[in-house]
Amino acid sequence: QRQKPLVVANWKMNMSLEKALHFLNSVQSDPQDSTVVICPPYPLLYPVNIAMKKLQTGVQLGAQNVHWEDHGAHTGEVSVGMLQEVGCNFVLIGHSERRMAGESEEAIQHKVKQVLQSGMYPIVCVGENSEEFKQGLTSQIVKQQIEAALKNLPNISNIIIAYEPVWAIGTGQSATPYQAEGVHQTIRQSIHDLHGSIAHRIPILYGGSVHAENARSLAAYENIDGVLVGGASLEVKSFQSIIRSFN
Ligand code: G2H
Repeated sequence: QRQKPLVVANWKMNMSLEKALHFLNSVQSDPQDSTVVICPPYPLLYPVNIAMKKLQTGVQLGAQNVHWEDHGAHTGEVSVGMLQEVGCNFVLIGHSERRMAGESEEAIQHKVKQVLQSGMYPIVCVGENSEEFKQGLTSQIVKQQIEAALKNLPNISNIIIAYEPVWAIGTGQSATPYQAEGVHQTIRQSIHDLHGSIAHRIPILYGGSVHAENARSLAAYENIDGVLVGGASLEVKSFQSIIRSFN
């Protein structure tokens, strides 16, 4: 049986409060068809959560990052408890833009563990860069990243994986749905090798230049359980059309 599709918006360092509220006024999702999550920048989490509840958009809230400790002298960081307090159920971990800014496999591991313990859903991002892609190393790289993030975890049932080939992010050059399906199969197999049959129930999303035109063909593949959308999630029209592609 197929998973309920998951459509996640990663607003990155974009949007203003005014634009965000305008967006929420128009976006609609039926939780019976799919789970739709918006990940705004930190300062927008609280007002967006209030607006989501008031407008009954059917949309859920996620953050783009988190720290692995629950409090302390960590200037500029935000804990899992703080995210939960403002209504977050989901959090992106290890996005390639953060890995490029120096986030290590070890940090990613700590974050995944902390988020799982809280009962929230970590969305763990993996993917090869363009050099690795050209050298045919995609499977090897994603396997390593999955292993690093998921080993030694007692219970992975809340984990969500997002496959984002770095060469496809924000470039307009998306992986073909067929290519993505192949990598998703590899990812599922790696999860299976580590944690057994629960792998079949772990949602694997595709991200990297997803837009209104390619969403439907991605949705058709068995191992593509949803999408992580950057640029095309900033306008209601394109994001709504992506949501519809997964209904
Ligand atoms: C990949 C994606 C969202 P975009 O980073 O995480 O962004 O859809 O703009 O390629």
